Amino acid sequence: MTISVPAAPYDFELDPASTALVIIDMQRDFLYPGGFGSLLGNDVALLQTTIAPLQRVLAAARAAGMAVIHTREGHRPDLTDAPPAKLARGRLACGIGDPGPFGRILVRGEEGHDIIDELAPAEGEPVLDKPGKGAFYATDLELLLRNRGITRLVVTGVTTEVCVHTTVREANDRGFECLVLADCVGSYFPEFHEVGLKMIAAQGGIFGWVAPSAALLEQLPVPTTTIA
Ligand code: C5J
Repeated sequence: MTISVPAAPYDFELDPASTALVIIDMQRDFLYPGGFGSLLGNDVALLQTTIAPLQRVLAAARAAGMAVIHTREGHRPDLTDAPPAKLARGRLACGIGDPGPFGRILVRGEEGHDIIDELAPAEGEPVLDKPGKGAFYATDLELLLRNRGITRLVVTGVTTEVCVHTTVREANDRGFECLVLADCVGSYFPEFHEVGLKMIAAQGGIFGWVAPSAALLEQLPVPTTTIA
């Protein structure tokens, strides 16, 4: 079943059987008040707008039989997989590995590192831990996608111009076609969000396609389960 999603720069065609919904870094540390994002002085409300539309897309993707892959940015408790440059960057008083309101910041196994309750992964959905911004770097994402015959990605999550953009660029260079859902990605910086989306679809879709989630949802079967 191929569906056609109205998008910029032109319709994005996908077959749910060969498409994965990729949900980037919807972690408590980035989205919940008091987490790492807040500590850095950001307004997490700007990211929280993505939660409701993403819940709808997640339910529809599951109902359509699409592969769903979640990612989390973070590090081993001993921080041996965190580049010293990343740890030093920003000269933060409270940074990666330090105790924060939701446990050690961006450390695997800590409450803040995990995915928000609203988008909890379902049984069998891969959760990829990534040490970098891109979801392909130092993970087995490409292997998982190729083994499942996935050629197209619907990309969502946070933040638009950082981990989402890096992942779309990585995917594009590997030959995957990416549709980014504009209301399911978010940034602490609205101007970066806007221009980040424009950069993806510019020049005939130099990195991929952009559409509102409604454009995809209108083409997918209506899920029978209700969203919590
Ligand atoms: C950031 C991310 N912004 N997931 N991480 O540091 O975009």
